[in-house]
Amino acid sequence: MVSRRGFLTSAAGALVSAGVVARNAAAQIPEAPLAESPATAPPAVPSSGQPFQPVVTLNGWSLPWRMNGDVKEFHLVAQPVQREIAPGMTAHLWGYNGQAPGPTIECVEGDRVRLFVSNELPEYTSIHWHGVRLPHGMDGVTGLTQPPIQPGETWVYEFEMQHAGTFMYHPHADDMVQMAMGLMGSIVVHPRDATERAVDRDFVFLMSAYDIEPGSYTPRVHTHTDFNLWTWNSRVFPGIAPLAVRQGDRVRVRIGNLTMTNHPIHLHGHSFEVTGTDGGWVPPTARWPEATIDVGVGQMRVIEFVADEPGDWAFHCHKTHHTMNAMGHEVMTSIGVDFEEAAEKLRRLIPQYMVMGDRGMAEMASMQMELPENTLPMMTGEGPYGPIGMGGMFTVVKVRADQPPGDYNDPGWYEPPPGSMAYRSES
Ligand SMILES: [Cu+2]
Repeated sequence: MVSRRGFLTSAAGALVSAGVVARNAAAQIPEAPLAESPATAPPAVPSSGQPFQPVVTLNGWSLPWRMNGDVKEFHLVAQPVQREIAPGMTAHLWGYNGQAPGPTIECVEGDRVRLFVSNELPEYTSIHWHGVRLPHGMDGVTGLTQPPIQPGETWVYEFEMQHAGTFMYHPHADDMVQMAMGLMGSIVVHPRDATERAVDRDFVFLMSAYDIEPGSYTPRVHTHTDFNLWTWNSRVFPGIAPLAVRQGDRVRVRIGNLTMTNHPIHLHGHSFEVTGTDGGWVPPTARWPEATIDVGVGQMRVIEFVADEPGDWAFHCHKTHHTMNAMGHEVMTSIGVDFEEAAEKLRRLIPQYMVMGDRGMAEMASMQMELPENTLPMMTGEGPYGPIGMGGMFTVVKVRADQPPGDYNDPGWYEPPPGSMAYRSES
């Protein structure tokens, strides 16, 4: 694996260039590009095949392909990877082509695809193309539709992308372990007519959850629901990229859930509609306005809104413990308990002794405590007015009048016009 890591990286830090896997010398199998960085890659405008308007994968990238005749060929490599969850913490996960989640696969309705899948994991795997309509034998369910892909093997899936839509891929082999380790990726099939359902900005990400003990690197794979890292594309705030948009843009966000619980996703400052699911597009007559949409386990929801209100708008899961990072569960609730007398005595023995949580836990957001190695603060993220006090599934939609079209760079913090901000009463 080490020999494959010499690929060039783009200015954004994400991979774009590709190397050739040595054992593919016969060119029977296409190149397997690797991403070296968790940065958000700029949208990949197609250079071959049908034209389309590319998506932006939050803290991710899209997998380059090769045209072989009129077949679009991709090469996914399932392998152990090191994924930065946020600056200060790296997890040892399983992913595809250098990162977890794997790269987004972008196609056009009607594309014939050939997907090569190489297994560099220590155990067998498979890939299921979730939501994609395809022949039984391409469905990737180990034991049911195919034998497992053993370590060292490469298997080929070949089918037609019959419908435009939002889908995902993940193993159907040792499912609990392989998804708890991060094996997943997004699939976006664009309409044949690029003007159909066109938007100005199109984002995609998957939600995944991990249970990584503070101070360690590898998820506990036998955790069922009690995860301690709630991520978007295996990142937690402030590691999740902001969604930079231009005021007036029609924005689409495609969200998939491969955690083991539902996530009510809430957008501030705007009203959106659900325009699609992993089952297809919602007819305009069947849509209603929402500010929060619950994304159930194994579901995908596509939301769309017009970004008409400039500002930095919170975009997050509304389960409050999902906007927190790793913490023990044995924290005593001590709101209302007066610890000061005991603390006074303790401070005579331990001068730095602090009481925590007797007036709530907000103070923890600004507290600089000594943390174990490779662990993030539980509440984190610094905003223009102080600590934001959130981690996990939280980021910001940054709507700016002067964000250039096609520019996805972070414009910095919003400066509200004078007289438009909440203020402290002087009376
Ligand atoms: Cu959640």
